[in-house]
Amino acid sequence: MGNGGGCLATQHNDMGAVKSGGISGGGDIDSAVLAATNFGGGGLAQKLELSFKCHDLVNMDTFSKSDPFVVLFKMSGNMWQKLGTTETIHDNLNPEFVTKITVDFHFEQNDKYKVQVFDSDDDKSKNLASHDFIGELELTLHEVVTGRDQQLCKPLVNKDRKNPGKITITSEEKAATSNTQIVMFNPVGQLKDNGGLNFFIIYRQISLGKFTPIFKSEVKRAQNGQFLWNQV
Ligand SMILES: [Ca+2]
Ligand SMILES: [Ca+2]
Repeated sequence: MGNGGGCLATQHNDMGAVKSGGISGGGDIDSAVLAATNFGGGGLAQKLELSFKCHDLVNMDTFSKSDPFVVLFKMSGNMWQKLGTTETIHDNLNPEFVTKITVDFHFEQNDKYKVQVFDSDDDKSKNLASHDFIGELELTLHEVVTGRDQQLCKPLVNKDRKNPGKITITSEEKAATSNTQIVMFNPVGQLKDNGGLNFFIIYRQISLGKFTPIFKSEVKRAQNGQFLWNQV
């Protein structure tokens, strides 16, 4: 049974420029806090869980339907490195896989990924060559996280076969597992004494590229060329 093609139009929002946060002491502290609230997450990795579903896959089996599974690869150096495999769903041309694959999304890197969809012909074999290749898609995580509903939906490619099917990849930020985290800092600043007042802000990441300030230190002047704040 078809499902109307499966793919909804995928829109890409412009992520906009990533600003880096830098605040110097003095001035209007509260407006500095406000300005710093929205700084982007350059240099930080975000754990994403990718989930997969396919639509209108080509039927590779004669007496039943295809038995699809998905394999995810990442380009490492110039080799495709296997990151994970979903379960196999038997006799289904529109499978929605339960197995999610966790990846590190580096905001500032444009890492190449690839998914390949196979029709399992032997559930015990881990050797991909013993299964029928249905199709593949190369992508970057940016395409997924900037898509509407953090989804990418595209046709699979197979040079030997027209219209092998489509795949939808959905990303979800991996939920923090801990309830409460207690972190202690003894902050000492090795900053150049600019004669001004200095403070620092601790941020917690709330979603991709978004940070929320959770603590603002007291404002200090340097003493003997060193800044020493109270324990946090
Ligand atoms: Ca089958
Ligand atoms: Ca099969």
